[in-house]
Amino acid sequence: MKHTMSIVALSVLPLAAMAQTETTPAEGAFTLPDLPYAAGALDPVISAETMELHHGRHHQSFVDTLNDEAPAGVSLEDLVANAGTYPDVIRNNAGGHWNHSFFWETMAPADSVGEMSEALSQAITTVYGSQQEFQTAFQDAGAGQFGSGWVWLIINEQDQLQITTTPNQDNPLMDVAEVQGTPLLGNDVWEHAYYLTYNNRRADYLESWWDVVNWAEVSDRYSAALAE
Ligand code: MN3
Repeated sequence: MKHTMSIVALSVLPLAAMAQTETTPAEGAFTLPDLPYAAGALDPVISAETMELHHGRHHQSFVDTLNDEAPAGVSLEDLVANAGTYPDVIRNNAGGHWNHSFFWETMAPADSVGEMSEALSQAITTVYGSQQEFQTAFQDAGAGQFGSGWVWLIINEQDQLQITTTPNQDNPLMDVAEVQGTPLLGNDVWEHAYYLTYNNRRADYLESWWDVVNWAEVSDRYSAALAE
C-alpha cells in the first residue's frame, strides 16, 4: 500500500523536479523557460503527458546541449541568425531552444487565447481569402513537411504574410533558411509533439491545434514585426 502511494505521489511531481533528482542540470548561459500555463492546461489538444515530455525532456535537452557546446558569450539570437557558420550541433540545439521557447508562448488554454487584431485579420483575409482558407493552407503545409520540422506563418522580407516550413530545428530567422522572415506563428510537426495522442495522424493534430493558438500574442508579434 505504501509503495502504491509513493508511485502516485511521484507521478504528480512537476517534471522539472523529477529531472533534478536524476541529474543536476548543467550551469550555463541558457535556461529552460517555465511554461506560461500548467502542463495539462492545453488538454485535450495537447495532453499533460505530451507537454511534460516535450517541455521537460526534449526542450531541456536542447538547453543542456547548448550549454555544453555553444561558444561563451554568444546570444541565442546570434547563434540562430548565424546558424550556418556553426557546427550542426549548434544549429540544431540553438534552433530547438529558440523554436520551443517561441512555441510555448504561441499557445494558451482554449478559454484564454485572446482575440486576433483587426490588422492581422485583414492581412490574412487579403492574402488567403479567409481565415479558414489560411488555416487549411497552414495545415496542408505542416502535413506536407516530410519527416520532422516546423510549419510557420512569417512576415517575409517584402513585409507580407507567408506560410513556410523548415526541416529539423531550423527556423526562418536562420541564415540557412530557404525562406527567411520573422515568425508570427509556428507549429511543431515532430512526432514527439503529437504522437501519444494522435499517433500517426499529424493532420488531426494540425487541425485541433487552432483551439489553443494564442491570437493575442500572435497579433502582438505581427504589429511588432511591422514596426521594425
Ligand atoms: Mn518539439
